[in-house]
Amino acid sequence: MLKIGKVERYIHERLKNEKLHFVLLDPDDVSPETAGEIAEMAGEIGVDAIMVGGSTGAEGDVLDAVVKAIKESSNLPVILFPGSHGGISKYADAIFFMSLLNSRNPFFITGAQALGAFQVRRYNLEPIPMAYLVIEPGETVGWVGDAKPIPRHKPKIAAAYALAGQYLGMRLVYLEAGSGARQPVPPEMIALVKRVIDVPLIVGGGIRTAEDASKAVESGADIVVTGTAIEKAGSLEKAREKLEELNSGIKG
Ligand code: 1GP
Repeated sequence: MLKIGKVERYIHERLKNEKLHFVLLDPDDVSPETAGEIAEMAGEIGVDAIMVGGSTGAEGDVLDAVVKAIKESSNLPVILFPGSHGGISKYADAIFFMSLLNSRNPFFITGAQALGAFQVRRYNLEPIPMAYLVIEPGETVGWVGDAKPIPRHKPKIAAAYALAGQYLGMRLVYLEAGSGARQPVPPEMIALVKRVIDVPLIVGGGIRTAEDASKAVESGADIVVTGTAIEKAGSLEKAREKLEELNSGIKG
């Protein structure tokens, strides 16, 4: 019998009361020490989970060291956000078992998933099935994932893919503008996708200010992901300020 795991239950429980803030740390951009420090601050500030992953180089020892450092310094759930089957670490709590539905390359739709499936099972990682949609500009993940990025002015295409993802059994939908995107996913697109799906909606890419974050939430995002704005804040003190700012934009 298929069971819903602990982290997914935690997400649903929290969503009953508020919108959620997940912080993404890319092992290619942050050292284990900094990742641990950011995760600790994130826990104190009221962030809900830490995601770990990236499109380039977030694998092997580097990935393990970052996940371990986060686990040692915070109680927040650590969810893997893999660029491929290389992005698996046995030290995490769960993994977004994601399919880049609008990729042109089947490797990113089902191939990497098949190559990683037994490892997820062996490590007893909790898989959370997720439809992953890359929206223009798509940035690195769009290029690496061979996506056909959904045009920003075509919310209906995003909604069609999102609904298809739900009908395929995926229990989360993620609208991704790409890490470091100059503009986040447009509010009209978030709103239309939210209107047609029943599963929680995650939005990320290019969210840098409290205003960006609250706009995403007001449009219908259930979970907002922030990464670059915190990683590139410049110092730990500035990272804390940024975390507080973004968290207040999400939690209201
Ligand atoms: C990227 O959606 C995430 O996969 C976060 O994007 O780094 O732009 O915050 P940023």
